[in-house]
Amino acid sequence: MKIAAILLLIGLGSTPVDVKAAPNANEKPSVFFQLVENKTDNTFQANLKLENTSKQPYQDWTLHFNFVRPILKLNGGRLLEDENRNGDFFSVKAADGSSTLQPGQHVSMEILGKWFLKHDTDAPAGFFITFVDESGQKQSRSLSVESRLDDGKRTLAASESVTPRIKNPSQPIIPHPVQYQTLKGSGFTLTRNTKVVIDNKTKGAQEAATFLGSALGTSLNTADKVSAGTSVIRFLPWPQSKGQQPEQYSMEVTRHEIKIHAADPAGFHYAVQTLRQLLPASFYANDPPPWTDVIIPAVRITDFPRYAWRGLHLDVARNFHPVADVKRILDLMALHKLNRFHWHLTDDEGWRIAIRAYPELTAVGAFRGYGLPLVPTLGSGPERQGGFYSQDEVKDIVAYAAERQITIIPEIDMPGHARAMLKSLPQLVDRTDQSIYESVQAYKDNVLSACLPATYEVVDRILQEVAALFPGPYLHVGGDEVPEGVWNPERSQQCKQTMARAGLKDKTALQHFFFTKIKSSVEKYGKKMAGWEEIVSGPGFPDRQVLAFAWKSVKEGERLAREGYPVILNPADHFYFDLAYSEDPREPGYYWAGTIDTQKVYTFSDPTPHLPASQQKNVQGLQGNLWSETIRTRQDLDYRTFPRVVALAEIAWTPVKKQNWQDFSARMSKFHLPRLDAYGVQYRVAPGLSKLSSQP
Ligand code: TNX
Repeated sequence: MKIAAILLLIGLGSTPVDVKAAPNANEKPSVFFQLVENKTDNTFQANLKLENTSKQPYQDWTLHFNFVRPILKLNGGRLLEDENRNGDFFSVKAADGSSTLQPGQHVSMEILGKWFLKHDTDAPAGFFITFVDESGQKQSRSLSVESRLDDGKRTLAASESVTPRIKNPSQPIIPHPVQYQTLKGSGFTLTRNTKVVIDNKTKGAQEAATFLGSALGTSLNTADKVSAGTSVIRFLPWPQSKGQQPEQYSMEVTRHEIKIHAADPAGFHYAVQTLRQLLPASFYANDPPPWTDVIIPAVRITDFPRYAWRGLHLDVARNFHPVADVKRILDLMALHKLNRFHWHLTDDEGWRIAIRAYPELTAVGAFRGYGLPLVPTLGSGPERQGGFYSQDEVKDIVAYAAERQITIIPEIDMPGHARAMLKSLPQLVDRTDQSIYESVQAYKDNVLSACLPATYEVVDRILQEVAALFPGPYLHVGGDEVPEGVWNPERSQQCKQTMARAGLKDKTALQHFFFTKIKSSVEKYGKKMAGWEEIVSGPGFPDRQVLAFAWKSVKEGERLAREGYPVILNPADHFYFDLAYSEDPREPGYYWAGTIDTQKVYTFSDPTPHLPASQQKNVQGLQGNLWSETIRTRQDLDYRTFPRVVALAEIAWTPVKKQNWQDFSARMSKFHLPRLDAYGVQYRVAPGLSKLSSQP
């Protein structure tokens, strides 16, 4: 009955139909998308209504949109299978060939699609029409859109409980330090006259002190000596007698003195980050901060990380994130003692780093738009949009990260996920290749040829420039999701020859051939190769030097570690922060590997402690990944990242014995969410709940 009512409402099947109401003043034509039903056979049915709510006729119209679902059948419209049909980009014309949509007219269509639509962010996006205007010009116009994936009565999944059961958390710091001891006494009063004394045998203390000053919004005066009773922060070398750990620090806060010891710059930096968290909430809550009663409690802290690699990944290819947003993420990473930023710079939908040898990569590959080599994708709309980082901006970001003890791992994704590169450098397309394949994201033309010498020449030049920009030891070269069917020797003369010459029997062998060559380029420029797990997971790639990012499952990460590969654990079902927090349909994001709330991140069962000691060191650390298909704005970014990343930071830093979800959630609500508020972080609050920190 419900379906019938909807069909009646939108007049399915008649194309186009005159409506009685006069066109309203709305300048834009509009689209209404409505899910009818998710079916038990993993297909869905939906209705799409295009209405000319403007005052202008649309001659020879075509409707375009992005939809991350395959369309199996379209009734009431004709799906164009032209050169633009690729990935998530669809174009539709009137079924009956009628070409003009007059003001007040509408067209209704019925979509039969694969899979199902559960979350609001599953709806198609980026609707626009192209048409010929009265003067005969081809034009495009974006549409106002309303989508409804529910009947208004859907049941909502239980929201994450954010009410901690523990009232008084153990201490205020996140991640929880190795040792935290409250001392007797009144604590240290921080004022603008507090002096800083830096022992000249320290390394990185000066930088940490400068960072502290700027974090406090003041410049602290350094002095060589101070008289007794002066309020002073001392940066001191690590005592030889105590065992050394990388990134270690200790801190003792007493009435007149804060004593910080560390052996390396990271240790001093993390002491300062901890110190920031010891400030009273009132300090954060006001801008400028009040400089009265800034009392730091008397404590003794000893601290060092559990893992050397505490990573966060950001995909800037699907949707571009400007320099300011990247820096903000780096700031927030440092606050949580995260130290590896995996920068996913290239993908099918965009190339974001300027390469001097090939300016086309950004001139063409950094922008999408209707009529451009890169079609609108992921809701980006008809206008040219996108962006990239110049090499000066990259250098600036690298330096900014270094000041925060963060190493950047640049990723140039290949041979798959390379559509933007191939559209920018069409000379890299193997013209003899008729292989038929489709990538996970439904691209039919996104894989570099492993059989063309030009591929290796170009990649080598690119890696040379990338290596020169990033001081870190690793270059990440992707390797994920190379679709079956590529490089078919029966369909590519070039591949047939290459395979015969090199004695390669199949695609796996060819992929290893590819990465063996890429690895020699990486090493030529003084770097080590890193890649997604597929690089080493196939049989026969013997190289135990490659750093593998295990994303499909934690089991695979564990297996690789047992086999002697250095690995980063970033399993999708725990650490993919682009996935939705819960099954609540209002919750944005993908959910192909399930949904992930903060508790799920925190309670990740890490296999590392169960490995033999000799293999434990192969697990270099943990990482959260932010894929940005559904992340367009800074607000989206904050919501997806926080508070989940805070949980990740704690489990990557804090000894397993000290990890406790109840205590963590109490610290979050009492101390840390107010801090995040003060930093302007728009963290996620579950739908239907009000903001915890604003509650009494
Ligand atoms: C899988 S993880 C991908 C990405 C997508 C992501 C979306 C990996 C190496 N590949 O291309 O953006 O899922 O969740």
